[in-house]
Amino acid sequence: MSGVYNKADDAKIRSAFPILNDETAYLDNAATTQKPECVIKAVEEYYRSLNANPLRGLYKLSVAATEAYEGARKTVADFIGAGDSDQIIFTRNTTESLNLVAYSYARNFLHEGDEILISIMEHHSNMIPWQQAAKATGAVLKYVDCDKQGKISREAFEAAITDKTKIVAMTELSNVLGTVNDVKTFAAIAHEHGAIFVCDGAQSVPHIPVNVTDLDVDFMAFSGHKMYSPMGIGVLYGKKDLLEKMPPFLFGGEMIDSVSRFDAKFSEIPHKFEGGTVNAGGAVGLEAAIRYIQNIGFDTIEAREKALTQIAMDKLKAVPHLHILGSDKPEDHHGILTFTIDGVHPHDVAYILDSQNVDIRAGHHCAQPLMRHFDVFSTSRASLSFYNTEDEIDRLVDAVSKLRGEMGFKD
Ligand code: 7TS
Repeated sequence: MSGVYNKADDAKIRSAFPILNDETAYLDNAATTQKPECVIKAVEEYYRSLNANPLRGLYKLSVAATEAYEGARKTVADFIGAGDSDQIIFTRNTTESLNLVAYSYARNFLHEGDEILISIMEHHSNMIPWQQAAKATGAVLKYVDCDKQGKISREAFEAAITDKTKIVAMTELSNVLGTVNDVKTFAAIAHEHGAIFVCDGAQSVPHIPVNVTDLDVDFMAFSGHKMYSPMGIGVLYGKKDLLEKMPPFLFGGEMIDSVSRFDAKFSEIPHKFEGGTVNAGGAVGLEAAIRYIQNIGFDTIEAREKALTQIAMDKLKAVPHLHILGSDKPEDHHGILTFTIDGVHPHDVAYILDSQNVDIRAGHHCAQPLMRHFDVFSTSRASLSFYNTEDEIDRLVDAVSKLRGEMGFKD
């Protein structure tokens, strides 16, 4: 789809988000997005009129809370093309979802000498759980690298996978490079080798249409807070046969059928993975966020983000001494522009930009091995949402253009 950005739409889109204003350019959307009024209202409404502990009570309010919570599960299932809402497990975030798979699947089904294959562009959340699972089971952790354009080629993937590979874990959209990986192809290759494919959808689910059935991934993890919903609610999608054979991850209330002195019989999926009181308000907020995304439409979201990325990249590329990590093509970046400026530490970039009310991220973006792969220690990152504007990009570009001068460099 070609990108379309119409300045005339800015005010209407932004008016849905109470926190957005003309003073501050919020360009850290890969870290978390802002919340529209309808999401805030839905959470408020849940606590004003529906709140009780779901799944426990037999009285009307608890039944209403349960219906709200389970309704949200169905909305999530439909949104990502899962066959059944039982395949949706509510967690706190992507990190917890990935840990659930690493603890419950990897530690129980991997053996010494098995291989786990991940990519060099993984967020630490899709790296450290596998490092730990490998240590615990004697499995071997292997990496597939991307090239300097941020692309993982089919050849590189086929060279890295073996018949010993039992788990492939990969992000669909890199939080540093913006690259979208060909998850559908890689999942098919993983299956040919008898491996399962765990997809980190933290950055893809908010920005591009994702259908887990079409991608044929075995697991998909994502966070509500990166897609306009409250913090503290996340999702793990899993294939039924896998979820059914996995043991629970957290033991306690809400996840049992019956308990005797020395043993317990666990609930069916998804509840066996949702020990303890759940985040029903968060789930209701996530449902409202999904409705909001569906109302705006991925056509609009993608078109604006694509156009804004093109504008931002064209302008940033013209700034002397500024280098963008990864692909030189805007269409590969999906709103994520990570850069370095010769002679200026990324933390200084972020502090100076903050003094001009331009919010960007600086550091390793929880991807230290990827930083080393690109021979950098730390970088600055602007990450866009469809609610950003060309004016905000101009403020970013203007600020970074002046940086070296302000720091005493002569050219
Ligand atoms: N995976 C990817 C690809 C991510 O970008 C992030 C968070 C996570 C997993 C973890 O998500 P969480 O909700 O469990 O924290 N990424 C970022 C980021 O780029 N800046 O701050 C958080």
